[in-house]
Amino acid sequence: MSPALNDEMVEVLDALEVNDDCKVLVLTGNGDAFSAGMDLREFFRAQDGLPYVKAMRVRRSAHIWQWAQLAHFAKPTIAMVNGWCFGGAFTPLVACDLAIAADEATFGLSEINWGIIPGGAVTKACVATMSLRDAMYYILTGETFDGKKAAQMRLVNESVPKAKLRERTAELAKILMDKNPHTIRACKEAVRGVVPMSFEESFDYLGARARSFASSMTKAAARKA
Ligand code: V55
Repeated sequence: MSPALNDEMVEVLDALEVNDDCKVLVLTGNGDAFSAGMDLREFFRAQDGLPYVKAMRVRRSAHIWQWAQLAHFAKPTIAMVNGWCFGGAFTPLVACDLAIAADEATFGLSEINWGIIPGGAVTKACVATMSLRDAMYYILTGETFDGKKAAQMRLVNESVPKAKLRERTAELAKILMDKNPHTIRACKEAVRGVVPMSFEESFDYLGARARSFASSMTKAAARKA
């Protein structure tokens, strides 16, 4: 993911979010990779010696689409991991609501071998989905793992043979398309919302959300009538 790709993804996701023809977003890779992560030359080396503010600028579009836009996307999102998935690729992977991998996909946190920490939100993405033991193991060793192992660790929902990947993803997308889009949006926001909360805070937050959602649905129905 180069700075140019990151800028383009911000635009593409913006356009799809307001396009009524888009009901579910599937994020996948072209060719034999899901994503190799952040472009080492264009993203990292080109920033060596850059002033802090300039380096932040280069990073901004990456962080916007790979986390904020995807995690809060107005429609359900599925990461379809078709192949190689390394380092920085873990952020958009975890930002998607659901993830399906090919059994044959190869995952890895190779940062340790480059002398860097999995930065951006990569370490956070691992800890948010994998157990602390698994996250620590793969971050410290840089060992790779396949789609089956990713599913077993719950980094992805499931893993299927590569030949079945599109079919299974389309089947899942269809299930999501058949739900009420407003309800599905409210549900995904609620799930993300309660993650950092206590039960007490959740009662309060979900109660307020449920009331405001019910009232906006009543208004929408009234406008239709
Ligand atoms: C990484 C590091 C970053 C970043 C995204 O995986 C990914 C490493 C140091 O910044 O913004």
